[in-house]
Amino acid sequence: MTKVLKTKWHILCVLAAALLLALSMGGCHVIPMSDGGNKEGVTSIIGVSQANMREEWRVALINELREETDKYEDISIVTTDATGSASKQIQDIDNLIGFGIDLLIISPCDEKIMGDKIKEVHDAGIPVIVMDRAVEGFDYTLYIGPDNEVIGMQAGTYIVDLLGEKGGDVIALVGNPASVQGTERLSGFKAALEEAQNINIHEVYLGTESKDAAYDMILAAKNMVEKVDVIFTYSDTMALGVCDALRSMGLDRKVMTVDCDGFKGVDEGLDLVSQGRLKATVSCPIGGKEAIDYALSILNNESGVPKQVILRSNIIDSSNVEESINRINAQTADDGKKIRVGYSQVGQESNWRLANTKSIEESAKEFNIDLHMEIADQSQEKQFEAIRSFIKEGVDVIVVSPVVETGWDEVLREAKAAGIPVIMSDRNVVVENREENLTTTYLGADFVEEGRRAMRWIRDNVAADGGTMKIMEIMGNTGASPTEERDQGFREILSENPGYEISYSDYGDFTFEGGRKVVSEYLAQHEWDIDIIFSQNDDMALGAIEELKAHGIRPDEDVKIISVDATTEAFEAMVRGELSCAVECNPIIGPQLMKAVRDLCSGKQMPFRIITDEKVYDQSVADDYIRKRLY
Ligand code: GYE
Repeated sequence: MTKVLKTKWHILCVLAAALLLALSMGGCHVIPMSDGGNKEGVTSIIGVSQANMREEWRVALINELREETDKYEDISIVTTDATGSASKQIQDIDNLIGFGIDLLIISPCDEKIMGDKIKEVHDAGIPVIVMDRAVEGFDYTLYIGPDNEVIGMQAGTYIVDLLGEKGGDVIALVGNPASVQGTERLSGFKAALEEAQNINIHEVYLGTESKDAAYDMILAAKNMVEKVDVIFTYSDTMALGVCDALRSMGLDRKVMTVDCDGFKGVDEGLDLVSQGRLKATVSCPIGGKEAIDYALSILNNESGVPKQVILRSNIIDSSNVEESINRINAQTADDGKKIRVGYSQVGQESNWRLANTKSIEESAKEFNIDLHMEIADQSQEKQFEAIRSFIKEGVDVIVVSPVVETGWDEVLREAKAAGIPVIMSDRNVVVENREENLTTTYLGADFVEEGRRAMRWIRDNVAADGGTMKIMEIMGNTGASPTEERDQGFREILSENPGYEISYSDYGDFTFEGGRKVVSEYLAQHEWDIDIIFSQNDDMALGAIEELKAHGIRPDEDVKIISVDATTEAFEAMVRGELSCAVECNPIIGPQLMKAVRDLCSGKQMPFRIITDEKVYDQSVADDYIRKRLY
């Protein structure tokens, strides 16, 4: 085929594909084909693959995405509706790519099937933002969604408090058992009611999530309904059917209804609470605004894009519904004014920490933030003192990297009483009562996943073919969230692989000397019989390596060494052939943190968690990456 003919044929194919795409997407916002697929001035096209347009909140997501992109002249959006079919969603994605999109936003039909397709698109270099339903693995650019277990738990906790000592009877409407979201919300709901001996749950299966099915079911179950105190359902759609049925039976004053979603439309959660028809709703933020915010950052190659953003959900009832509606409708704008931040930093215990501090200090300047940082030398008492000094100083925001997980409730209550929001950075805390909302958001790594990655690398690269492999675990400081959670993740995968066991475990406090000491003390009491060392950070691994070499034990030869952080020093040790593998824990969270601070001060709703992006490196790639390392 001659070049000219081929070119014409090629144009015809593109136009035909685009036309097919336009025709196959009922009600979508398609760029006029007369301009050859490009709006005047459009520099980026965002493709959206929605699982279906049957569920209200999915329609709400598309609307929110359109509202946001309409604010930008140079961005266009093209949407598709997979009508609940994974095979159609795959075809939609291929059409969108053929259309020339620059970024894909997808809410998957089927997490497993679509996970493979998402990986294919992501590996082809097209950024992918996954929304609502998380796929297996991390082969995507960013995940944004709610924590549906927490949403169900919040609803359950509210009902327990509502019924109090007297307790009572609760109907739980179950919509579509195949719905991941519904299953997770019901699971959280039941977990919250588990301890409440005085509450009886009556599960009623609808089999679908429609308003009419809920309406008909409640009417049909009148004999049961008039004996219960509360009806729980996990979507606004079903809640409306319940409220209508109760009203038609004259039971809407006797029986309370609690639901999830809390959308802002007419006869949706917030409106039903405002009308007094719904006792409470647990808001499930849609995330469209966040998705476009991050899409722009990704398209502009900005730093600080996290791996996961877990959206915050709130209990909304008559006491706060007006405030919630006002906050949703308020146009949040960052006025750019200087913000004062008090930062209580763990210490200077490791290279990771030094890089973390540097990133935070540099980003503060970049984001016009007046940073007052106090280093605590791994002392919780010093952190308490620092936080109280920030409260006295009257800073706008307090940020804490907590040396340990527990013991923070009192000082956090003092900050809350002073009206100063607290962000947890790098490490998280465990508080007595989550509903007190003592912290606004957690920004850092998924330490449990880091632990899993370390053991998966061992499983895949250190064969257990000569009996059980003995593992020495060198842990960070006692009670720190990375210590507890890396251990948890590591042991989770270990339990699936009988050829390995942790035969010795001790604390090294995340320091070089601490790691050296663990090996030294082991050798003082044992002949060396360890096959693998799992060190929870690089500094301890490097200290261990020094002690091994002092005793004539060859790192990576006589014993494989796997570490977490992946600092430049770890890459150097891998290039030297001493460290076997480094699981990344990214300390460069300054940009994300300062963006979160500015968002918080401009009135935006803060996510529950913002999880950083991380990979695994070993000697096979160390030399390729060492010059690109940022810390
Ligand atoms: O792994 C270690 C630092 O909190 C994730 O603390 C951080 C850990 C990191 O001392 O090097």
